[in-house]
Amino acid sequence: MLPLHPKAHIPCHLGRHSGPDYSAYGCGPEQAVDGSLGTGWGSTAGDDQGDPTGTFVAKHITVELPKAVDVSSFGVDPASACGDAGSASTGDYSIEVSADGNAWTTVAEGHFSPADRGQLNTVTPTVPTPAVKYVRFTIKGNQVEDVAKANGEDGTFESICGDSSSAGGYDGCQFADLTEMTVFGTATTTP
Ligand SMILES: [Ca+2]
Repeated sequence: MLPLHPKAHIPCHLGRHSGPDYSAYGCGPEQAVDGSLGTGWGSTAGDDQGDPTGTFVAKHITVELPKAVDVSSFGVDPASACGDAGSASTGDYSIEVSADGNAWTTVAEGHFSPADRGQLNTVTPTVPTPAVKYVRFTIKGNQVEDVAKANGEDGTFESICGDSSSAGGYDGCQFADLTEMTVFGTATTTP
């Protein structure tokens, strides 16, 4: 169950996503908004085939809220899923919101580290977020560099995953996952 929160958890309905769809393996994009930290969205780090190319290609999901919501915060568990090792967890990310699904405003961005896995981390919007109808979460990078550094190996995603002798040495060279993204807030009231 999700932790208690002073604002209500808003159910999210999955819209479009980029990257491959591993729904057949129980790791589709809808698993990122199913309210469970036991399931996750499994995607790829580079191309849709999961080749360790050394070039990260951002992946996103878009969700529609049941009605306009004054968003107070987001809850994010960046942990890897679908059997992938921790390096595939979401690292760099951004969150955008929209009232109409066309015009988007970036309201949060940053980096999740290994210590953030396995829990809903509170992400507070950096700008007011009234009357939100759509939310887009983008995985801009994963935790390959964090895990490599912990192993005493300095390098960038490009150098670590693009080196033909070590490419694929980390699951994150092939995969990028997100366990959960939750929206908290209250229904917008019209004056
Ligand atoms: Ca989930």
